[in-house]
Amino acid sequence: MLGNVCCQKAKLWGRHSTVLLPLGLLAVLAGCSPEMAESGGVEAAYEADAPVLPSDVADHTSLDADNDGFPQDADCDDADPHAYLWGPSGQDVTWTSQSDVDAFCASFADSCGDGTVGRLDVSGVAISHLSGLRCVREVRGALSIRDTSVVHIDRLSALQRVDGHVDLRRNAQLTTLEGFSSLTSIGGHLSLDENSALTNVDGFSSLARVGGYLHLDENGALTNVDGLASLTSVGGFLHVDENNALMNLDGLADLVSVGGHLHLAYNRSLRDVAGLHGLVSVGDGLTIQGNSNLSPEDVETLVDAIEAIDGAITVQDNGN
Ligand SMILES: [Ca+2]
Ligand SMILES: [Ca+2]
Repeated sequence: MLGNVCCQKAKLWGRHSTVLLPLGLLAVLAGCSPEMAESGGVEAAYEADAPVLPSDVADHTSLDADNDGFPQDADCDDADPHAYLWGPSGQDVTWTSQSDVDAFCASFADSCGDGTVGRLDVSGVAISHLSGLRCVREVRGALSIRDTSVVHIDRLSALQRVDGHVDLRRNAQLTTLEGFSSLTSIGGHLSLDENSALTNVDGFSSLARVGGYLHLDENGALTNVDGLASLTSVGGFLHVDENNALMNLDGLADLVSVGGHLHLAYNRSLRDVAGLHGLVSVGDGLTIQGNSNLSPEDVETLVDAIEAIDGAITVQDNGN
């Protein structure tokens, strides 16, 4: 039954569109190759309900009657500017089972929406992958993924924006975050805590702004933060604590402002903080403490490099 999803989506496109297109083209618009649509199979089913995003429809030349950026032949409702792809429209989502995750996007096969969810909360070791989330473009509330057995977050590539917090916590097997590669802005805080297998944060390569605080705490395998190279501002505090494999902060080289407290503490392998030399302002003091391999000279150089630190400066117990 799943093997026919591409063909089913092709039919849905045809039914809702005012322009009837050949089945093969409809299948392509629905995210399937014509071959996949004809052959069916697991791969075809997997791709079938991927949403059509603006980048996917840039080459379409038909009219855009509702002026939502989705031309008529790629808009599931060209009379409603708030509906343009097969997906959710603002629902809060709480999942603790894999079957619920898997069924989510597929459940919108006949529902024209805008790809948004409200709060999105995924928890529990029963959840091992998040491919069912690939139709989500935007989270208007908080996005929380915690205590799962997810290894790769690699199917959130449609996600462009989270208005609330992003909280990734105690996912013991989590190793990659590539699914966040389209995410440019987090309105609330970003917490990456106690993800013991996470070695990098490369998935956040497009992230330019964190509105709240940024908290990196007890990620024991994290060796670098190079994935944060696009980040220029953190609205709240910046805490980097007890990441025992973290060698340097080079990935924060473009960071200009920290609205709250800057706290670097007990990162046992941290040897180089030159990545923070570009900081122009720290809004609520600074603590650099207990980083046993960070030389006092390098700490002093960092404090001198930051143009403005508003608040108390505490530096102690660094170096051997
Ligand atoms: Ca349209
Ligand atoms: Ca529309």
